[in-house]
Amino acid sequence: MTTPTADWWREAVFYQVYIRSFADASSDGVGDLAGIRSRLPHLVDLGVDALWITPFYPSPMADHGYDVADPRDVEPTFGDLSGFDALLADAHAAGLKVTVDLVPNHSSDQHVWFQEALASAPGSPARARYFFRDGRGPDGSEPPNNWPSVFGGPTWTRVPDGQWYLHIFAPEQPDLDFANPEVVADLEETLHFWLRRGVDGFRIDVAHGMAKPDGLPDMAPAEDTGLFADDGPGDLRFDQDGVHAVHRRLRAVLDQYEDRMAVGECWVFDDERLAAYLRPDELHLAFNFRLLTADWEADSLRSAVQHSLAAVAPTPAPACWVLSNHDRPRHVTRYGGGELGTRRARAAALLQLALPGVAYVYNGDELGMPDVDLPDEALQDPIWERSGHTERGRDACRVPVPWSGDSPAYGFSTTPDTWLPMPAGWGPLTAEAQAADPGSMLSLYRSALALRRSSSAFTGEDVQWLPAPEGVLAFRRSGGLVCLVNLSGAPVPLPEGEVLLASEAVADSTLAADAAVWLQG
Ligand code: TEU
Repeated sequence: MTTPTADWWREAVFYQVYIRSFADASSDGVGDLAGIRSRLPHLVDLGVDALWITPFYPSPMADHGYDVADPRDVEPTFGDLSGFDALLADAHAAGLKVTVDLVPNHSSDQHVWFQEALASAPGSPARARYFFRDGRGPDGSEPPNNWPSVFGGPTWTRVPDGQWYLHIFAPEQPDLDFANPEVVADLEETLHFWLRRGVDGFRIDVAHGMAKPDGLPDMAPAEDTGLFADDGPGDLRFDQDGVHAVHRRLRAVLDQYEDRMAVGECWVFDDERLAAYLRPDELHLAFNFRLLTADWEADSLRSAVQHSLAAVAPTPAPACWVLSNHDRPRHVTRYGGGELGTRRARAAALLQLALPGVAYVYNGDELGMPDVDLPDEALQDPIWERSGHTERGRDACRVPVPWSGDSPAYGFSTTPDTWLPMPAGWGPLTAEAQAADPGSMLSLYRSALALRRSSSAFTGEDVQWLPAPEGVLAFRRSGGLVCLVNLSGAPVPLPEGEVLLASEAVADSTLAADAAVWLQG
């Protein structure tokens, strides 16, 4: 019997590889599994413990891999199963755990099941794996309910025989019905497939989806704004109580193997409701998105930390911190961009990595990558089309990672014609340039991760808030680490203690504005 603290993931730093944008070994301008394999030394030098690889399964790419046509194979653009096995073997040999994305909530419209459903009659078992319903209105020409799609437009698309099917995301991503035992059984088979190959765990896409309320009732628009709830009470698309039965089934499969884990993408902001996903027989971890959605402002960040800790307190899970991912603007940009954004991102890295629990680093965070202003014609995210060109979507945070050299594709690929264009002027941002500069973001991350791994100051699951000047976050871990983040806009005095690491040079015992420091208290 292992004790909870023996679990490898409890304090791990995970690195999110957005596969299309990490490294391209096949020279087609799109990242791939062989590219990841070739860049494992970067991850070892960085000092992360584990990878999360975004979906690499056969997909028509209507949502860049989150529309899965076959969850138990590899998309040729990304490689093949033997290439995956080779990557897994190399990563394990290098001491890195490997977790993969699981996309249970929906399939691609090209999945054999959906094709079968389209070819079958209303009321058939093939349609019962999805949500096919008759429309409303005299001739059924209105959607079955009023739910909006996350990507814009209605959640319903009509098929030629007059029925409609539900898709919370793009029309190419029909939602599966988890009340159907066949759907759950197939998901279990997918888990076994990858677990038997040796993966160490899963990131579960839309882990707060996978259950819809009986009868699919209309959502009520808010009285004051007339708008629908978007994640939270009243949003009937997500966080329905029935979802927990699915998580219990998933966990029962994981528990048949040793040392495996799952982290859920749960956009749930109520602490108690989030805690429900972390009961002992459900998920091991749930992303807490409060840090990712907090402003660069002391009260907002403090509250993000407090809520994240409060959510996990009644559960066996540690907190799980995220600053950026492939769905939201990168934090350098969120914090103001340019030098200011970068300076704040350096401080934020020390905040994130000082907190107890798990940290997820998104590829390029360690280089301080900003969002990129892409021209209209380069945009690929389905949100851009679905919103009638009113929302630009998520491409800006998905631009390929620059590795070396002075011009596109900066070592990401041999072709400059990458799937999203890389801007000019990124020479100084490359991993190669930053590795040679002790003052770079990459050097800061390397030092921080090395300290986090080797120093006993980073032990303890609690955060003790320390008295601090207005606008300054100060806390201590029970192992002795003290972390200060200065959001006051002016320099502040440093408390006693040996400086372990600082995001800006510490002089005259003061900490500059928008800087953070780690002290051995
Ligand atoms: O994102 C899920 C997602 O977009 C929602 O949870 C949404 O952000 C939230 O409800 C706020 O409204 C995942 C993937 O990360 C994303 O890349 C995919 O496009 C999406 O699922 C569909 O698979």
